[in-house]
Amino acid sequence: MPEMNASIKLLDLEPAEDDLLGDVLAGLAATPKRLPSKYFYDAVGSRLFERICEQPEYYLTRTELEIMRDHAEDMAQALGPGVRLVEYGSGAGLKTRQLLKVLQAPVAYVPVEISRSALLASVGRLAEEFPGIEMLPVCADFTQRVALPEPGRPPRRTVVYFPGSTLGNFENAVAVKLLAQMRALVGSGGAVLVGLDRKKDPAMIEAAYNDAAGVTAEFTLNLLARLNRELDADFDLSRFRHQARYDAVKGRIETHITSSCAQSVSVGGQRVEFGEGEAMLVEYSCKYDQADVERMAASAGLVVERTWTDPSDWFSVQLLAH
Ligand code: AVI
Repeated sequence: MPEMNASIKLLDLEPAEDDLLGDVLAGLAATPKRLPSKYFYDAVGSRLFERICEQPEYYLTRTELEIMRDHAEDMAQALGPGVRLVEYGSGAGLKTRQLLKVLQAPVAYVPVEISRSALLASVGRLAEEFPGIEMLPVCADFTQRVALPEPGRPPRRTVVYFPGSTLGNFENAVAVKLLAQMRALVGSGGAVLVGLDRKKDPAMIEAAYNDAAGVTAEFTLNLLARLNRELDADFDLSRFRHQARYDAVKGRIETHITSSCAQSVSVGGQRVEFGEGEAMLVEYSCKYDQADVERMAASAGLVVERTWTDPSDWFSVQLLAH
């Protein structure tokens, strides 16, 4: 367990451990088969995701950073002084730092993260960099209802920051439910600042999820490698392939792991049969035009107050107000 700076107060809501075996067996018993994308992010998968962000085709991270570089001050002004900034995720990234640097007299920074070790490691670094900001980390699953810690000074406004287009990894109905939970959390006068990828040329989107160096394919197939490591499964990775296609009607990348031949695999002591060409759905990455964002926000009881984009309008950061 990493050492905790004495001034950092952890609120540990003791999130339930993931049921990897139960979730995987349920997904493999479904028709069509599917596996939850949240299981991509073990230590190997998290490192591979960092490498994806550096691939020339994966424009998302670079473009969102550019938006933060160019507009963080304007965002801070729009948020106003005395904000309690709640971040969904550990806040390890540059985007958070860019925002914390320019917020006007923030009252507290509250990262909400399920991994206690990732949370403490990142908040420890942020506490050194921002000694004037009260750090109130919460160990919790942000897809569940979360109770917020009270800062020393009363906040003027609570704002949830959810960067990285992670909301796009949830199906629309679930994304709306998450936004509605954020709305309840921030209360009246609060807001949500969310990074969302844009709809654009399908070839450009597909290239981002099929990089030439094969890092995304390795990231996807690491899910099977993880099941081999943790569930004693015997997936032969050379007999499965990564497939990411953009569905222009649904406005989302759908990533599958496809079996190259008919085969039988053992997972957690059970045999699972795959047909030749059978595809398991492993991830959605939804893309949004402005009308989509407005619709989704309205369904969650929120209003789009401001939108920041890059000059090519490839990515957007949206301020949704309650
Ligand atoms: C984390 N998330 C926003 C990434 C995305 O673009 O959907 C995950 C990812 N999957 C493949 N490449 C990147």
